[in-house]
Amino acid sequence: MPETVESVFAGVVARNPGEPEFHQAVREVLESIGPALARHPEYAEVVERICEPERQVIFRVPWEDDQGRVRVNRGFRVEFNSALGPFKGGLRFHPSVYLGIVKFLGFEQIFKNALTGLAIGGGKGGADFDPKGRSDREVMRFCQSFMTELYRHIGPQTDVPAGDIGVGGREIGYLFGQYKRITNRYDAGVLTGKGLAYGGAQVRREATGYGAVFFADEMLRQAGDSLEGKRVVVSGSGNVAIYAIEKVHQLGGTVVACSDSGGYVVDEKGIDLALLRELKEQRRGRLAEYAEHARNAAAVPDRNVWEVPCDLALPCATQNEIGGAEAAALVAGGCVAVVEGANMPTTPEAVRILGRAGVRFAPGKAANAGGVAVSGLEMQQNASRDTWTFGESEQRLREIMRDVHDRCWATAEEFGLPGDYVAGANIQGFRRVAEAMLAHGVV
Ligand code: NDP
Ligand code: 2IT
Repeated sequence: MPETVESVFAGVVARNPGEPEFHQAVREVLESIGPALARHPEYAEVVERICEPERQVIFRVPWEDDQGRVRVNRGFRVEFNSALGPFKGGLRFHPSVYLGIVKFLGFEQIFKNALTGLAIGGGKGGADFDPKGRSDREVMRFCQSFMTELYRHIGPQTDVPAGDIGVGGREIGYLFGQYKRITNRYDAGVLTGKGLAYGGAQVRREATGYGAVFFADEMLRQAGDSLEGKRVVVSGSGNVAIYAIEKVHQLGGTVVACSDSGGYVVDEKGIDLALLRELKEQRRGRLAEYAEHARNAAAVPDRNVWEVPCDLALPCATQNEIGGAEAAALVAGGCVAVVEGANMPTTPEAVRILGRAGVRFAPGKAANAGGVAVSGLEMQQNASRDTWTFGESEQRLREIMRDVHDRCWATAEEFGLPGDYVAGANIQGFRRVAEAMLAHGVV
């Protein structure tokens, strides 16, 4: 890190104590942008500002459970950067959510959104609410209470939330219904990831998983390789994981294992997607049940899926799930590429281990940008009161992922770091935002 940036980072740590995930995300970007600052000293002016959110909202979310007991959670929305467009980013409902998680995700989102080439700024939100084991009605009451505060801060031109961990189609529906009721406005563009019945876009549900696999395909192609015949391991079994598995199978690879927080399952002939979707999307059950229904599949409780040997690893669960030991296991198992479907699933130590072993590595802010990119397309369709077909939308996603890949690749080459997708993504994302911030003056 150059000296000026080092002092900005020290300031970030001092001003945001007890938020290690946020520090980790900031460090990774600041460590990458040295070459861009050397060429454009004028960018130095925005470095400190870009690490400070424009606005942070923290609020009480009271709700009543099915037994009539009053519960209280904490809600967040961090509006990080609006230089390129309205704040844009998901909402996460998970018991581990606190301000540091929301800030790390919001910070990543700035550069990810810039990489898509669309006019969207960066933000993130959520709550420390645990949807596991909650009835539909409890989830509905929680979402209504959450929106009863959030509605003041969002809008199609201001801030446009979407889903993330624990927030899918069901939750977006309840959130939208409450927003519409409180504001008396049918602002379809205030949220993305909506159902197809009321303003949602084709391919948004599939977009993050499909996009990550399109990115993997581009990366392998660049190396003269392909997905055909690849043995793939995916972590998680939620929205991103399910559609990553579907696209890997469509492109000729085989996903032999996936996981949830209770452990993993191995199915050597390929994960049965119909069964997985029934278990996870319909019944919202535990993954271990998969092995009760699939012959020859095995459930491995309480173990880490990265011990399963593979050619390609797609972490699609959560942050810091691949540490040093997991990276070493991947290398030992013959893995040639790691493509992040989740946000920051690979620790800095793990990235170093993979790099030393020559494993190709695609950071989430590039590889999982397909989700927010199709959210951008949903906003376009809402603004023009238009709907596009599945085919057209998937084609746009494919083109956007190819562009994101090519921008990262070309930027890394431009700065003498061929094949370094982390540097390529961070420099390219940063410079697009920095140019806009400089043009806007000190605001
Ligand atoms: P879901 O809630 O649909 O699924 C999350 C999956 O990851 C579940 O299988 C869950 O297991 C597992 N998981 C979550 N947290 C943990 C944890 N702390 N430990 C172990 N397993 C965990 O979320 P998504 O699929 O939407 O999100 C997955 C990742 O992708 C996140 O990092 C998210 O930020 C990122 N992402 C999501 C996008 C989207 O459009 N949805 C876009 C870009 C990135 P269990 O059910 O047992 O908790
Ligand atoms: O991390 C992410 O990019 C998301 N959760 C999706 C954000 C969005 O606005 O679609």
